[in-house]
Amino acid sequence: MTVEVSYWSRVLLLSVGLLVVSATAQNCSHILQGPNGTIQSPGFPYGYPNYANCTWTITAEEQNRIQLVFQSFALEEDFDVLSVYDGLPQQGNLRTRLTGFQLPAPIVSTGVVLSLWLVSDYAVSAQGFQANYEGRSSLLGGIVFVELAYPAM
Ligand SMILES: [Ca+2]
Repeated sequence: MTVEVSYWSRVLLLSVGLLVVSATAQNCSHILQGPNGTIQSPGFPYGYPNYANCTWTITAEEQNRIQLVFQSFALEEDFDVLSVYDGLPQQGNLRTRLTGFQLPAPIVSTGVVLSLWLVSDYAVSAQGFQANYEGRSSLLGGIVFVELAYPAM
């Protein structure tokens, strides 16, 4: 009987552990679709956690580009970095690396996918960032906004 109890408590502990790990990972991996929305670093504006490792993958409607406009930006300079990818978050798609306290200029993707990757180190936080994204018609060179018929989810 003792062996049985010990076995099940190990299974339980392992399951709980896996749940915690997957919940943490899910909380910081965001897949975003639709015409527009807002992105915030975790804990914004009260500070992001140390060891943050968060991605946001934004997919626009077909034939649209994504315009990202920052409202607020504060990351510990050089140690906490927001990487922006023109496409999926892969090395070859890296567009720019943002850090520090200057509000970045708006970014427009060349295709239908724009991704962000936030990494923080082991100490010192800051306010974090907030940005709005919007789908824009690539056919019109990104000058005219596309109003989509259905409301944002
Ligand atoms: Ca830091």
